[in-house]
Amino acid sequence: MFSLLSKKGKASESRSPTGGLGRTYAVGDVHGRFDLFVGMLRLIEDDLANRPTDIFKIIFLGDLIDRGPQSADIIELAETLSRSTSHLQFLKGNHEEMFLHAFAGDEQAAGFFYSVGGRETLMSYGLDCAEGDTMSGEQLVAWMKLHIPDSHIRFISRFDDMVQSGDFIFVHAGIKPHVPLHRQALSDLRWIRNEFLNCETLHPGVIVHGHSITQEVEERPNRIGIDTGAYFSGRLTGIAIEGEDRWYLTATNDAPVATALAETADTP
Ligand SMILES: [Mn+2]
Repeated sequence: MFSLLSKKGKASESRSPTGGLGRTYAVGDVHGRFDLFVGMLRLIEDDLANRPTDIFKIIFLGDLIDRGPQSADIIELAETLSRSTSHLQFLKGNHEEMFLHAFAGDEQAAGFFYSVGGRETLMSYGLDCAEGDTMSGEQLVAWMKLHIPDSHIRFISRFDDMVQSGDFIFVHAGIKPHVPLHRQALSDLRWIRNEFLNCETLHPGVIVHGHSITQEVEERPNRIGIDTGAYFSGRLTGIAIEGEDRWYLTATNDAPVATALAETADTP
């Protein structure tokens, strides 16, 4: 599986793909949809076969976990693939942030995490949901420490905050307008919404982001939003950028899980 990804070794290291030298793929919020995660990797492999290049990077924009049913499988595969290729890069979303805080022992964070889709993540690690629903924050933390592999925690802890490549800046949620990139707060990179979404001023680069769901890709002069709500829409969107060209990839699967989860769309 994913032979192209694992074969091509270190070619992209120390090069800047969107600086005219190669290609950057960025993928929006996966949110527990292992089917779409695998589907997107296959689409990217096909794309690479159709338009070959050795210089490419695949950036997942964060929120791999929560809400959808198979977060544990996603982390396991992502970690496995990352060991054999340098082409993959992952950003921390607000959901990875909550997950790590909960695991680190923040009981209040654990309760909040559970209520905004962490419940499904813990179920993917084997938690019985009826049992989980009665647990206190303290009990959730204890359960997580017993059942979530250290390797998964170490892997997620190493996710990046921001990637700048050529004229583009890749982040989970956005940036705070008028603040230099090196002074951005992590809370803004992972959580910001309206102040960034409504801003029409040009930033130091075109911001490619997820986090805020739109039905279709949102292309503005200063930003490109690619979170098409995979966990309930069944559509996971990726963008490919190479020089002046850009094109989109969409992994789709209308599984019945879609409608059952739609009601949580507006929570963090
Ligand atoms: Mn998010």
